[in-house]
Amino acid sequence: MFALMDRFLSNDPVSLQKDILDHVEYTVARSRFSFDDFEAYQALAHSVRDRLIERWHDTQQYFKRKDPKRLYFLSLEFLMGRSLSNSVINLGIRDQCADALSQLGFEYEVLAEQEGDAALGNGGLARLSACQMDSLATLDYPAWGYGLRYQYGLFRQVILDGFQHEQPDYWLNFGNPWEIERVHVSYPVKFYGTVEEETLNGKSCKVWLPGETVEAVAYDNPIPGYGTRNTINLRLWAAKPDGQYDMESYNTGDYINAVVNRQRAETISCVLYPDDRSYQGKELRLKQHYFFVSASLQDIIRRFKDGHNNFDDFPEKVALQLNDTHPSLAVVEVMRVLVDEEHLGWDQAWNIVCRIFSFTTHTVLPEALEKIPVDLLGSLLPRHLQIIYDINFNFMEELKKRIGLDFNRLSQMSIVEEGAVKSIRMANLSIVCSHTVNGVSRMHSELLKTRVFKDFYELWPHKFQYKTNGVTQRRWIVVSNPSLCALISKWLGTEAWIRDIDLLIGLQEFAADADLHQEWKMVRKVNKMRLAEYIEAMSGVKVSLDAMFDVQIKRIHEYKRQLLNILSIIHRYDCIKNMEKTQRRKVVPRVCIVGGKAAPGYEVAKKIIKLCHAVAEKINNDADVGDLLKLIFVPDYNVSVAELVIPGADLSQHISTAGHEASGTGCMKFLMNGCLLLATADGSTVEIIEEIGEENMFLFGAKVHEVPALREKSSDHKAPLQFSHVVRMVRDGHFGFKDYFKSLCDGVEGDSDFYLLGSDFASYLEAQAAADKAFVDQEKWTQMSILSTAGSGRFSSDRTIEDYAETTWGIEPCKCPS
Ligand code: 26Q
Repeated sequence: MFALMDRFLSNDPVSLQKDILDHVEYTVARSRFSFDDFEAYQALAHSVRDRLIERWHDTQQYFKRKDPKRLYFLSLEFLMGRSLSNSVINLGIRDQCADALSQLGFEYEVLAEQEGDAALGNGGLARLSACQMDSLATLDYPAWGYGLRYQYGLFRQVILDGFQHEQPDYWLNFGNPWEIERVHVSYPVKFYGTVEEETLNGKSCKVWLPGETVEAVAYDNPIPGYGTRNTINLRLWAAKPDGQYDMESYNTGDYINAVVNRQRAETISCVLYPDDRSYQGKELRLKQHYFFVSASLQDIIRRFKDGHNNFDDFPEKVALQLNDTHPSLAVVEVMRVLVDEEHLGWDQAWNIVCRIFSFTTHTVLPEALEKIPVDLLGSLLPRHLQIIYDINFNFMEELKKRIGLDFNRLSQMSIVEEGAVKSIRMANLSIVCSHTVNGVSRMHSELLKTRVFKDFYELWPHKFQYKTNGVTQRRWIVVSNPSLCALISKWLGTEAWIRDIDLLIGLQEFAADADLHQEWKMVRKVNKMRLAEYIEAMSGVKVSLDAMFDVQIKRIHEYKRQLLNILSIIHRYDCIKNMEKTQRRKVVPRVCIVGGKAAPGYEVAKKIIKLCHAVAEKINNDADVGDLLKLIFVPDYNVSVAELVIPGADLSQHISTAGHEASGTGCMKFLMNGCLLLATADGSTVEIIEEIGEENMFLFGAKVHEVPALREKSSDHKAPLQFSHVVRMVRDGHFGFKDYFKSLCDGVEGDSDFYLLGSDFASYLEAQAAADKAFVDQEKWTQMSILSTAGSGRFSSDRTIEDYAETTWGIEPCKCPS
C-alpha cells in the first residue's frame, strides 16, 4: 500500500512542470519538444484539473461521511467565464505555474488568454450564480449546483457596419478540460403521454405513461474554494437519446430515420435561450426546464436514499434553492415523485415540499413574470398539470378561509390565470410552495412587498426576506486586477481580506496618505494602459490615458438607459463643437466606452447599438474634437472582457430608471476596483450610497417614489431644451440613418418617454459635470476611489451566502481536512 500522502500531486514548480510535459505528450498528444501556446494551455489546464479532481474527491467523500444538510442550487444559467485563472488563484498555485511555464519558454498570462469563456448564461442572474458558487466553496458549505450543459452558450455578438449580428457560440469545439463526463451517472427523463388511474394495495394511484424518454448524462465541474481544500460540484446535464429503447427496423430507410429521430433528443440541451423576458411559452424552453429539474431531483433523491430509509428527515438533509422561476417545476416534480413513486400521502408530501424550497426572484416588472400556457404544459407534462391544479385547489380553499370570497384577490393570487390563454403563473406557484421568498436588494424586496407580490406579503409576511446580491472578490479583484490586489494586501499588511472582505475597511485610514495615492494612481494607470491597448487593437482608435475612462457595460435594455448615455455624449460633442477654441482647453477629456448584447429579437436594443456606432463614427473622426471625446463600443461583451475593462475604468454608469433594476451587480465590481459610480438611486446602488456616502459618488435622477407622478406629468414640462436639441440632431440625420432612428426618437419624446430620459436629462448632465469637476482634482478623485474600494465589503457574495446559509437554507460549513 502507498502511504496516503503519496497520492497527492505536488504543487512545486518542478512537479508542475513534469505534469505539464506529461500532459503535452499523453493528453494533447504533441511532442514535448514542440508545442504551441494553445497546446501548452491545454496541458496546463489538465495539470490543474488533476489537482481539482483530488480535492473534489476528498470533499465529496467527506460530505458523504459527515452527512450534513446540503444545499442544492438549481439554476438554468451559470456564467462561469474562464476557469484556469480562477482555479490557479483558488488553489494558490499561480506563481508556481508561472515559474514552471517560464522555464519551458511560456508566459502564464499569454496561456490564460487562450481559454474561451464558458458562457452558459445571459447576464446578471447567471454571473451571480457563478459568484455564489465561488463563495459556497470558499466558505466550506456542503453545496451542489445543478444546471444544463448547453452545447451553444450565449450567442457571440459580431458588429457589421454598426449593426449587431448573432453567431453561435460553439464553446466545446476545442474540448473542455474543466468538466468530467460521467457516462454512468444518467437518468431517464419522461415527456408527453397520458396519465392512468391504477389500484395499488387497495389504494388508487396515478401512473404516468410517457410518450417519449430522453436520457440525462451528468458532467461535473469542480469549483474550488479559496484557501481551503473544499471543492464543490457543479453538475450540468446533457441530453442523449434513451439507451433503453429497442429499435425495430424493417428496412434501411426505417433504421436510418429511427436513428436520426432519436438523435433529436440532443436538441433539449442544445442551446441557451437569450434573455428575452417577453419570449415565453416555447415548448423547447419548457422541455429544458423539466429535463434539468427531473434529472437533478432523481440525482438528489438517489443520494438521499443512499443512507436514509424514509423521507421524514428529507427536510433536515436537503435545501433546494430556486434561482428565479426557471427551475420552479421542481416543486411539482417533488410532489409527483413522493406521491406517485414513493407512495407518500398527499399531506405528508406537501409538508416536505413546503419545508425544502426557497425562491429568489430577479425581476421587478410584473409583466416579466413567467407564465406557461396550460395547453402546452398539459401536453408535455400531463401529470404535472394535474398536480398544479390540486395544489391550487388546496391553496384557494385555504385562502378563502383567510380572506373570504374576495374574488378579485382570489383570482389575482391564483396559480392559474384564466384569460384568453389560460396559463400557469410560475411565480405564484413558487411562492405558494416555498418557505422563503427573497428579492436581490433591499429596494427590490420592498417593491415585491408593496407592489409585485403585495397580496402574498399580506398573507405570509414571514416568508419574505431580502438578500442584497454580492460578487466574489476572488475573481473581481484577485484574478482580474492583480496589481490592485497586491497594493491592498501591502497596505493592509495581510492577504486575509481575500477571505474576509470586511478587512477592506482598513483602507479608510490611509485614504489621504500621499504614498498610497501615488501607488494607487500608478496601479490605475497601468490598468488603463492595458485597456487602451485593447481598444486600439480592437477598434483602431488611439485613446489618451489622461482622459477619463467612462464605462457603461451591461445587457442593452431600454430601462438601463444606454440611450440616455448616448444622448448626453451627443450633447457633450455639440458643446465642444460650439465652443471657442480657447475654451476647449478647459474641457475634461473623456473616453466613453459602451458594451453589451441585445437579445436577438429586441429591435429597440439593436437600434441603440447602431446609434452608438453612428455617433462614434462621427465623433471619432472629427478633427475639432480630437482627444477631448472618443466613443468606443466594445463588441461581444462577456466575463473576460469585463475582467479587462472594469479595472481600467475611472467612472462607471448605472443609470436605470429608478425602480427597474432589481439589484445590479456590475456596480459592485466597479466599486471594489476603485472606480467611481455615476448612478441613479436604483436597486443595490441605494445600499452603496449608505456604505460609501453620497459625497463619494455622482447621483442623479428621479427617486423611485417620484416615478409614477412624473409619468403622469404632461410632456411639455418634462424635458429640458438640451434634450430636445440632441434628439433633434438624431432626427435630422446628423448621424445618418434618419429613418431607422426615427422610432428611437419617438420613444423618448412626448408622452411615450416611459423610462423618463427627458425628465432625468438635466440632472444627469449636472452629475456628469460634477464628475468632470472632481476629475480635475486628481487627489480628491484618488481619495474617492480609495474610499470606494474600502467601502465595498458589504457587496461580497461571501456576505450574501452567509446570510442565505443562516436565515434561509439552515446549512453549516463542513470543512474537509487539508
Ligand atoms: C425568460 C423566458 C424565456 C427565455 C429567457 C428568460 C430569461 C432568462 C434570463 C429571463 C430573465 C433572465 C435573467 C434575468 C436577470 O439576469 N436578472 C438580473 O438579475 C441580477 C442578479 O440578481 C440583478 O442584479 C439584475 O438587476 C437583474 O436584472
